[in-house]
Amino acid sequence: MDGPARTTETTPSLDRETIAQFGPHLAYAKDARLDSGVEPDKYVKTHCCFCGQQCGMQLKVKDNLVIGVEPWYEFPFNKGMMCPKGIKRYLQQAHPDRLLHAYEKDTASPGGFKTMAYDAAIRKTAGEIERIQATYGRDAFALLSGASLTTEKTYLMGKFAHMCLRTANIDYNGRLCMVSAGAGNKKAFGIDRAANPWDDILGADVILVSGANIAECAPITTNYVWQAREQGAKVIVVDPRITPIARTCDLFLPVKPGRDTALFNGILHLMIEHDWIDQQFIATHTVGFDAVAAEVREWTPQRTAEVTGIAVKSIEQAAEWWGTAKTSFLCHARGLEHHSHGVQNVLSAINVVLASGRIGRPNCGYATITGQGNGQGGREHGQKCDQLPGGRDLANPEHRGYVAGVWGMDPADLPQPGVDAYEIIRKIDRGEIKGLLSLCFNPVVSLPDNNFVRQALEKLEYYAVIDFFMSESARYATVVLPGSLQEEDEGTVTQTEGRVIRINKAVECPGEARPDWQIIQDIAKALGREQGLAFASPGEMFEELRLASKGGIADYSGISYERIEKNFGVFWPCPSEVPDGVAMPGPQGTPRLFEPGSWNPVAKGAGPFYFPDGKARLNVTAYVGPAEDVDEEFPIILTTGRVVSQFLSGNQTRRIGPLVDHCPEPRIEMHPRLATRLGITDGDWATAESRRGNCTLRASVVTTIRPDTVFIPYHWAGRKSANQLTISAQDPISKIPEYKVCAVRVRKADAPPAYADSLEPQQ
Ligand SMILES: Nc1nc2c(c(=O)[nH]1)N[C@H]1C(S)=C(S)[C@@H](COP(=O)(O)OP(=O)(O)OC[C@H]3O[C@@H](n4cnc5c(=O)[nH]c(N)nc54)[C@H](O)[C@@H]3O)O[C@H]1N2
Ligand SMILES: Nc1nc2c(c(=O)[nH]1)N[C@H]1C(S)=C(S)[C@@H](COP(=O)(O)OP(=O)(O)OC[C@H]3O[C@@H](n4cnc5c(=O)[nH]c(N)nc54)[C@H](O)[C@@H]3O)O[C@H]1N2
Ligand code: SF4
Ligand SMILES: [Mo]
Repeated sequence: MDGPARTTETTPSLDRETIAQFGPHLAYAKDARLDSGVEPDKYVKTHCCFCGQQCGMQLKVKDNLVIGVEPWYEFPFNKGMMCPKGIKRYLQQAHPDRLLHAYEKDTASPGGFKTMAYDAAIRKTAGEIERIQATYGRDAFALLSGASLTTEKTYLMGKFAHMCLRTANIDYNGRLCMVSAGAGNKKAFGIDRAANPWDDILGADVILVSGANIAECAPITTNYVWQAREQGAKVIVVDPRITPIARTCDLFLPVKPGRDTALFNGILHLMIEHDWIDQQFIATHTVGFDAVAAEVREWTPQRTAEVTGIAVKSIEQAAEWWGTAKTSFLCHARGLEHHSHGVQNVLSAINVVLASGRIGRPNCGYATITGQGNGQGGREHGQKCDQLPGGRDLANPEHRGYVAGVWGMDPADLPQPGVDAYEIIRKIDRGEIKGLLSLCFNPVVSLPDNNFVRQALEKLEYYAVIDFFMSESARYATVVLPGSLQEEDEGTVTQTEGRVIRINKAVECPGEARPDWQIIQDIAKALGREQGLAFASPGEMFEELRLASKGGIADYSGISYERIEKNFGVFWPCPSEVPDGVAMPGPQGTPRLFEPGSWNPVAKGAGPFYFPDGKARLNVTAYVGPAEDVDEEFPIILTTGRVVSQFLSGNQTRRIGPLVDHCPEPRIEMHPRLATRLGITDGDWATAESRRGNCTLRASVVTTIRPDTVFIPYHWAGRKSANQLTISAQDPISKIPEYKVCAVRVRKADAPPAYADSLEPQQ
């Protein structure tokens, strides 16, 4: 084009190389479109590819490229609001690192890989699955899957494992995220979903947020809390750090990491002592109160203060506000759940909700805040090691019979439950698992004690990874298959409130990349086992999922793509049939659970909770300390978590320039008092060392953290990875790792050599 064209007819198509060099925005600008802006070919209404808030947004699409993001004001949950990650997500699709071909390991090639034809990669993967299963048994080939995938894909992965490969060993990255909350909710309520839509936060008198850095990790939720505060709500925050939400709260409880059960037991103690409990609700709708009351009798304010490190006065104030409130909302996230007693912690929080009787009514609620984009839908339909679709159990003969019937197979051919994601790694280490396929999981960065994880992965005879960027884990793979970004496929996800929403396709996969579900089906076909795995579209998968989930607790049978589009999402449970005399769920499904008089398929009208007697369970929560507490040798608590501008293992967000600029590297956060004792000043290099590894980073000296605790965000790999230090202790019920507490020592250090670029962890 000659000279700047301000009134051009059509914007010229651009080649990938130009875009790779300049990025989609600049590439068009370079073509002189800067003044008039770029007119997209279309806007696609969809949702964010990152966290469980699942903000509605519109993608601007031009020439099969996502070139920007615009608000979608009508979507009721976020009403056009987004955080920096959502706004910058469009910078992934045309990124020069986007995988456009399959790759195979080749130590002679630069980077250790060479390209490979897609079909050859599929054939090779199928051949190795065949060989490994024939030589070592079916369970010797394992699958790791993810909760950033659409629900359709997670359903397919469960079916691929259980029907096609017939391996017991499939699990997913939600094992590192939502399982303590899930197990706790099932034990207490019989169902695993946020009990309320977020609108119920708005009119609550008291909001208690525990172990959730909502301003950085669930930014839209922060807006709900702030709106409630403007109407007079009191906000209580429990965290070892004064996070942004804590800075604006009315009462901050600086809990010592790993001590939440003690705190909630102490609050319940005071509620009972002052009769700040709802006796009638407890008698009518719960069982187990007396045993819990006996357990918390010893949790006097003094004892609670000693264990938790929180002042007696603050504990009393929290109990009084919570106990005497008319309406309330309690929410928690991984700070409460990432513990070797994560399920206990969750149950202790639920106990104070049930004792208050404030659940199942407007502005009276409880929720765990979902982490991953599809952290909710991804834990419902069969990719968990013990699960079948509809939240059914793989060990339950009736459930096996129903799902096998839908799938057209003999229930006896379904494997029994397998092991959790970390145990899969241990089995690889012991030589019991020889082959692995992972989709949407970056274990080398995200699993605890990752020096062990790397050594285990090196022992695999075959490792296939499906991803759109070469992840740190993919570097250990034999073959890497180019999968799809969220905007390159369609389907559904279920966001934090339990609302099932539509992900709409904006663009086609580039190069040889394929939608993830096609890759899985291509492998099944190459194995000659495509029966039941020949779906033509995600829509077909969803129709089968509706049937497979029918009658289960996570019942999606009444949900259709059309109904979702029409109502800005549909909340499950949403059955397609209910008995005579029972009200069908409205157009939006079931936004609020446990309403008085509500019907569910387990209680069948006996009461609102999902047990045969319709009553919720209070569970005795005896306090037990963390698996590895501090001692003389390792005297400081390490806790780990997130920053606003990075996401999970960072494989996506560490490639997005503006997000990297915002937070280019992890730092060790420590209190000035601790820093002075260690002779460290802000910006100095410091080494944190645990029994498992060490990590040298710059120190960030801040007054917003307990002086006995340091914090490292975990989004970085190699030498910068916090998971070199963390412990692989797991909760015995949920199998979640204890990311939030281990013991370290910290010393001032010199700048590490070859720091910036090395992917190899420090030894
Ligand atoms: N920016 C951003 N947002 C995200 C993500 C991301 O990676 N980046 N990831 C998404 C996902 S998958 C998840 S799971 C969520 C996680 O969301 P959050 O759980 O809110 O985030 P974390 O940083 O893991 O931990 C939350 C808080 O727990 C505190 N904490 C540590 N130990 C304890 C303890 O023993 N008790 C209590 N009460 N608090 C403790 C930490 O100080 C921290 O502030 O965020 C989602 N949103
Ligand atoms: N120390 C410490 N460690 C932690 C935590 C902590 O708080 N502290 N938090 C834990 C938590 S809560 C979580 S959720 C885990 C997350 O741990 P991971 O699941 O390992 O993290 P992700 O970055 O989501 O990794 C997913 C991979 O899949 C790719 N991917 C994403 N979406 C898709 C898709 O649609 N298709 C395909 N083919 N690939 C996709 C990404 O590029 C990435 O490589 O980390 C856990 N690890
Ligand atoms: S990362 Fe979460 S809060 Fe941010 S835009 Fe995406 S869905 Fe919304
Ligand atoms: Mo998570």
